Amino acid sequence: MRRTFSLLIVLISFGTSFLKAQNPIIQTAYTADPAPMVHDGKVYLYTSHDEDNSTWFTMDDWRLYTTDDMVNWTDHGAVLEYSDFDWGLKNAWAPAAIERDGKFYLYVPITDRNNQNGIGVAVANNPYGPFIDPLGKPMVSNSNADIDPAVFIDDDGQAYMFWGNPVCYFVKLREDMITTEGEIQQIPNTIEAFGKREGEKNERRPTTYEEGPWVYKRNDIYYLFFAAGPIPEHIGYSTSKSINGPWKYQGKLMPTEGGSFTNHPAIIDYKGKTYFFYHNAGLPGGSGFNRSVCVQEIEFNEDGSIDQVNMTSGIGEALKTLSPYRKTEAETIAWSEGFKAKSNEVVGNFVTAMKDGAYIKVKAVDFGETSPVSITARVGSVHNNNVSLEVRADARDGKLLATLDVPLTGGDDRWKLVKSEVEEITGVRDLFFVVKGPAPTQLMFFDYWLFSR
Ligand code: FUB
Repeated sequence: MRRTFSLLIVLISFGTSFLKAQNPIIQTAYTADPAPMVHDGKVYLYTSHDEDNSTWFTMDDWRLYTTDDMVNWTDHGAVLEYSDFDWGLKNAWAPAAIERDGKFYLYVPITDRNNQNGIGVAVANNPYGPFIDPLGKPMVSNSNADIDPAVFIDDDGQAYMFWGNPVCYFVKLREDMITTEGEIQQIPNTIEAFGKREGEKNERRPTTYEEGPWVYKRNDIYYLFFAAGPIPEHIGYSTSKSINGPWKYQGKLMPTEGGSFTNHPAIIDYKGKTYFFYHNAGLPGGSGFNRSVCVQEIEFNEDGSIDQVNMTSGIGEALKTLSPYRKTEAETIAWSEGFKAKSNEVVGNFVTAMKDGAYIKVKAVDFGETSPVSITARVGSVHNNNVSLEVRADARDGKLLATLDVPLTGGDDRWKLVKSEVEEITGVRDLFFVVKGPAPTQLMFFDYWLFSR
């Protein structure tokens, strides 16, 4: 009896957390190594990108996602590729992003044509790109430890880059943000700075510091978060009263969990809250080479310490509502299943339904007090008939608001606008787009939607 009861509790809590799942925050591609940047009221999340079915770090480009409510994320596709650097050979690994004086900088590790690791910089006039390589060579080419950059501008305006595996380097950046100033320094890899490594003795890695540094400042305390070893990684952190150290190890922020043997921290303040980004293997097909970025809120204790946290199902409440009366890209998603991210020159970024029952959830859509009368969507299909897009409220099988027939357009380079009347709907609701149709993959293409009154 007691066992049945416990099983019931487990099933109920699993069911509830599944329904509320927000993590991983991107479901239409595998993403890793989060590099969020807050600019002008929005979060710009740059990520690295694991190619589907990877069995190694097969990573060719860096992607961008944005949000202003922390639950609905808009996919802007690949904004930079290693091949955009003339000297780049492979390995579009963990990026870093920052804005200075109206220009946007991406710092990216790349393996060059001599098989040496280095860190390149690319600059753009807006956060969406196009990003170009102003140097034509790596900004830093120090050693094969040159991966995982983090950039930070201190309150006095001095910029720094931190990076490295298996030790952590740092250097000043000039105001131009594309050249370094002074000597590259290494944070002493001491037990005091990074804590003693557990497990087998490792001469090269005596401390927990592994890779993926992230620098953050709060109440005059500098924080250095990092991916910590031994592998599988956890997240650790150290603090200092000065950006130049000495750093003092403070312990684990997140233990090893989530099915990926790497993890990678990033912390931002946004709209009065503090958010911790990391990655795991949480999507179907997930692994150490098919990772996914997650985010959850964290809090600091009064003395500046942070209690250890476990991975959660993510952020439940949107920070603001979304208007259905403005065009919303189909790739603005709180949660989805069975959709993949695509892009082409005709419509830019869009999503493709890979199976019958594929769905997209958009959270906190505010219909107001007067119901809309119609919905319009730009869609396409390579199938002749029987493909439809159901629009539902509150749940995948919630109230049916409209059914849009998806016409045969013949390819994702050909699109049609379809329109339908809608059932009465008011207030703030979650919206579900559910694909119905025969089984083959690439059932339909979906570019945007819009309600009208
Ligand atoms: O994504 C490739 C590598 O895996 C990153 O550079 C490391 O931080 C680890 O996440």
